[in-house]
Amino acid sequence: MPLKPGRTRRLAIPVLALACAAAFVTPFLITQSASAAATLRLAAATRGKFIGFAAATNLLTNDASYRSIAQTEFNQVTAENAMKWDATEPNDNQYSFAGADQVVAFAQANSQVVHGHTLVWHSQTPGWVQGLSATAMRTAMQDHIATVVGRYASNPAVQSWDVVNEIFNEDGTRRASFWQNTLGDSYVADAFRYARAADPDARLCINDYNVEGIGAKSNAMYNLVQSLRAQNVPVDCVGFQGHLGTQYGFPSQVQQNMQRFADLGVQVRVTELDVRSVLPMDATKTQTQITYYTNVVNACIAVTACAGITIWGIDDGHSWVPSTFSGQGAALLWDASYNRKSVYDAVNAALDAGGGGGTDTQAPSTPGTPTASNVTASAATLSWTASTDNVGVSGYDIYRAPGASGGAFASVGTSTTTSFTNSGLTASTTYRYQVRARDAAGNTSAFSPAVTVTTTTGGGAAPAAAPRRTRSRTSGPAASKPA
Ligand code: 9MR
Repeated sequence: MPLKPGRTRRLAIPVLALACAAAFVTPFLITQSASAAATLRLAAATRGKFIGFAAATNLLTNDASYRSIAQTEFNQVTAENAMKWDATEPNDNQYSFAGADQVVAFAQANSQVVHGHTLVWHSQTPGWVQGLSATAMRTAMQDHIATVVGRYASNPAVQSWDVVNEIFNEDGTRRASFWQNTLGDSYVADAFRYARAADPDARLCINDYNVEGIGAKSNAMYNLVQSLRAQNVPVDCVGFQGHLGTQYGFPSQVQQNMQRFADLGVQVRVTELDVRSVLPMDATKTQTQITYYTNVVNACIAVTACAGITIWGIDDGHSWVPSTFSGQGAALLWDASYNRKSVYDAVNAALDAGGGGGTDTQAPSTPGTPTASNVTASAATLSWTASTDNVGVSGYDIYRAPGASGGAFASVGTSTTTSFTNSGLTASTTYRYQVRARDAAGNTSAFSPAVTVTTTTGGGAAPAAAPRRTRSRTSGPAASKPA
């Protein structure tokens, strides 16, 4: 089957700048008496989950407070709008990737993974697509998927895509979109096949709202995923958007629903979580919101196949909710002044506590053989290729043994980057070095192969080898995958 449980396209996530978290004020007393991690991403990574946000490109550019939270708190990013069809191909075969590239570059700069959203949707798709004949529409869909997915196919940060979005009505019948009306049921399987062809390594998702609990709509989703997979259509993942409201009640059997999809062999994820209320907020609504967020986190932690949770925005001042549902809002974890709300603390605590669920047990990949540079009589700098991990590498352990062979390796230090300088060495002496990677849960990789280093003689300038630069990760949309 095409599902890739051992997928290796993961990014290193360095140890976080914990001090940043202290800069934010907690305006409300936390109602849970649970522990909390310094950041959401640290708490989530310890569980082996991602915690992400929907990114608005203008805010990444113009709003330092927004950007700071985005960098510090999350290890996953979904473009809120920048990867949609109207943004990426506003006119036939005229592509525009400024916003999409910006989100990907931001994620790479901050050791975050990207979920591509979205390829085939009835909304935010230009009129020129909607009016095409069946043949032309299928060709346009194939071309769009090949171009957009293909652009990031070799980029290790872009790991997954929403291939089709919101294809069902509430009763589980197919939504009568222009896709459905023009192409019939087959457009869904075609879209997945085109996406697989464009990036064989990307995780391909079907995504919808009001499918979090068990009901007619999620049953239809379940039946479709089961049927598509039986036909070898490459559906790897199911996304539950998670647009909840305190006035609607919590969906029924969320964990069981996640688990039944997982049992089909797909990954599951919460893709657009927020919990809105009819304003103004009061203590009861706040507590209900806390309960709903906590329930979702606990469900995801309890289901091994749940990869993580993306929250649909950062702060209440920039949420999609107030402009869509008049008189509603307060759906997110930060208020409009970027103060953390009590629900932030609850989400952090739920991630940190693990909800009774397991912790991450997946070890990072083994680092590449170190290379030595700037070798002097008393020091040497080691560099190695980055390890990858399902939720990020938090650091490396450097071990040294005496001589060219024999002798035991012992720890000489740690590094949060892919290089380390070992000083205090003896002139004209040979050492061996090897490194291993650690993740936030404390899992360690195997040791790298060893590199042998001989320090120079004490007198005169060191005949240092030319410094070798090792990229800790690839950059740019066409960067190559790690091995
Ligand atoms: O948050 C998005 C908002 O900025 C856009 O105006 C809107 C346009 O339809 O889409 C919002 O995001 C939606 C997402 O792409 C798909 N699921 C529902 C989300 C909220 O409407």
